Amino acid sequence: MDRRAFLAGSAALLGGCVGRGAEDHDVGMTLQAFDPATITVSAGTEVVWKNTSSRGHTVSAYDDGIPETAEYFASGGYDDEDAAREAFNNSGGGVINGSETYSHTFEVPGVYEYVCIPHERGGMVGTVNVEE
Ligand SMILES: [Cu+2]
Repeated sequence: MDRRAFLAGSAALLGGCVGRGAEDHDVGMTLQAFDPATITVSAGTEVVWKNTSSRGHTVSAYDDGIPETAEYFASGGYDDEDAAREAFNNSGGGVINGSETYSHTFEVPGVYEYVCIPHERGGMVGTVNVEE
């Protein structure tokens, strides 16, 4: 390998490593689970979810599962849990398809609980712990 090719390869590798190790996401979505189901991050961190399966999923916060002063979050950008559920039930709103990503930046420390609406009964729930 000549030196130029080696340097180009190194730069590409470094580019892929910024922030989240070798992965391009923090939480994967398998057939019926968030992986990992619980993560801990510092306030101000952007968390990236990626659907690593072929099944459609949502990331939808529980209204009463997040800190009181925190911004509600849901794939599809809905303002609250009712809106997220209604949109999903009516038209599949908020679905993250295979290989697609969703991200949210957590500013307020605390515990955030969220669910995949179509697989709630299968136990597809997750938690983000945000530390100061
Ligand atoms: Cu799901």
